[in-house]
Amino acid sequence: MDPNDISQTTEKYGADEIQVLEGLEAVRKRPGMYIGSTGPRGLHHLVYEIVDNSIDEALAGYCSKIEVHILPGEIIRVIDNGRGIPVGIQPKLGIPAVTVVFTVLHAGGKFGGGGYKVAGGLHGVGASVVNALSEWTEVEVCDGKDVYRQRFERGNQATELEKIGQGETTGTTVTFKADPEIFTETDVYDYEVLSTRLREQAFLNAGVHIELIDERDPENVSSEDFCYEGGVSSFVEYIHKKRALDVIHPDIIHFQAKNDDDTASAEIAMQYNESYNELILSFANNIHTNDGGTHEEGFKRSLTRVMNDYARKFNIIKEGEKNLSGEDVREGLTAVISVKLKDAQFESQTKAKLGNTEIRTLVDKLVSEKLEQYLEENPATAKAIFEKALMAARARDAARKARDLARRKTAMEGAGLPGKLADCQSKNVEETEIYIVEGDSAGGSAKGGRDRRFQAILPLWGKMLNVEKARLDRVYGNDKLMPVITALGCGIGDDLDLSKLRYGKIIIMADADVDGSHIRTLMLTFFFRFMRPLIEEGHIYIAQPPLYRITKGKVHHYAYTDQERDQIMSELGGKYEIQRYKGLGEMDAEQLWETTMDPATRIMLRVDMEDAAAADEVFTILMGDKVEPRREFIEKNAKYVQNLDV
Ligand code: TTJ
Repeated sequence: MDPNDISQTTEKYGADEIQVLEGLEAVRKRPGMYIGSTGPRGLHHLVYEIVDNSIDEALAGYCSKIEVHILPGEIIRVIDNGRGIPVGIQPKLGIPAVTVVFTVLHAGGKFGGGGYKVAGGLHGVGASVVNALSEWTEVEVCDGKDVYRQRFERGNQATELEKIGQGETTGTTVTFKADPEIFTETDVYDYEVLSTRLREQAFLNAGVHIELIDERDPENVSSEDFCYEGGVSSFVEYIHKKRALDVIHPDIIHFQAKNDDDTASAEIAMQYNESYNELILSFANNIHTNDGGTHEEGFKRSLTRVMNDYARKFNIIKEGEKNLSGEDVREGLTAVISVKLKDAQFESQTKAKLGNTEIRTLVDKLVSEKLEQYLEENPATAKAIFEKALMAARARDAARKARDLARRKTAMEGAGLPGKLADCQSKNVEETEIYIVEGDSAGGSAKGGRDRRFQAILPLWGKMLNVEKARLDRVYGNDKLMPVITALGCGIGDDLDLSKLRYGKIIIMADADVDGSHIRTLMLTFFFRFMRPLIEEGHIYIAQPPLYRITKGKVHHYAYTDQERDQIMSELGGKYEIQRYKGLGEMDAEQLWETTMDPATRIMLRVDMEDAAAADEVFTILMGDKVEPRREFIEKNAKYVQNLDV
């Protein structure tokens, strides 16, 4: 910003205002400090900062409806039906309170309002930051009598607060255009990103209507109105529906409490599903605490304790038997924890972790008092949950034994490589490769075709996999995955040691059909969940066998895509023969080497984290029991699914 701006405004507003403008100047100089980044995340964050103000008004009980419009030209307009930002003169600064809100850093929430203020937003800095980072901002307030308007440009006041008319409603409308000088990467809003976040906020603030209206294309306006009377319970229900997870008890368990002096509240909704994964989403002051914190700790601690106390009391666990572990009682659990408190302390810059210790006690007490009572009053639900937890405990015990056995065996037998592995001669991971190959016949061709100096082959099971379901978490003792683990030699999970990895490149080689894609998805999900560093360090590849062989005379041409096939066919003119490979097994050793394994000519895809995370999601949905969500998912993700050929 031009420093002249400051000197000009100095005369106009007096000493206090210098600080004001210096404050916003700092925001423009280092936007990342206030909104995290100037990329797409930061851009969307502007919207959240404004909407959070309306949500605060809703929490105070004065606002029932919030509209978020995306207007043509990537302009955002937020409208609420709250009391309207006060327009009266703020005594300390001698300017209207609404002007203070938009021009003074950290001014948000310092005025008016009773009860406790729930500061929203990633960095809790509010409207002045949005103003500073916007090309222009306009605020309109109606107080039930008069309508006022003020305009700002790059944080500077462009007009005084003016009375522009009369109206009987109350509310606040803020319109802004993110400054392209700041958001150099993109100024385009992603509907799905905003929709996900606004839906989440609607879950966390039960009963509030939050509507998103995309009017960028006037011919094709899309909108959604989020309102969930059930709050966090609706959130749990939504997650189960969206992920196509079957629940093991029909009711969603819900608790709520406040502390004695009303400075903090906690709300929890939980339900168990048939999967083996736990999903705990926690929020503090409507901010998603990705790294958990005291609210999550309190929840987990008391859940484990209450479950064990209850199980002892009713002889579900007998004398001499071990307690259920935390993991046992959380297997298949989806829980949403939402706390609201006066002075939220967040650990780390990103506010991903809640630090207030009194919240641990509050949540612990809430679950302790209410869960036991709930279980006693709902015996059918209690029965389903304990059956699940006991199964988990048994499976974990069996897995532990299998793991110990596997470890002991490894220690005794030295390398203890799987019998089916055709190892390579080199021990230098700079050059070694392992092909994980679907099916015995393809494995045979691969063994015949490879360069045994540096290429190892590990054939996997033949036809597979639906039986496998989502029980991927029991990898130890799993006869499909154990050979992979032992061949790679680096361990999994907490035991993973990359320095022990035996091959620099791990190449998944499977047919280009549905079964092959299942295996790819399974393997990627496995690596994603248990050997993630292998993906992060770029060790995982997917081989690309050809789809067609086109033969003219004695010359073979290979095509890896339909387009390539068409191109070759047109180049060859007539008189060729075309063969579609249905599986790797149709290629002999030499062909497989030539087309898929020879480092000089082969094509391989290196798997990145995004691919693997996507596979994990595909896996979860595709391996689930329900047909309808699966079809929906495949339709919705047709593009992606095609890429993975699922
Ligand atoms: C504060 O206490 C007195 C009555 O009004 C309260 C208030 O400021 N309410 C309020 C602010 N409602 N809506 C807002 C608001 C809405 C948007 C879209 C943007 C901003 C910065 C504030």
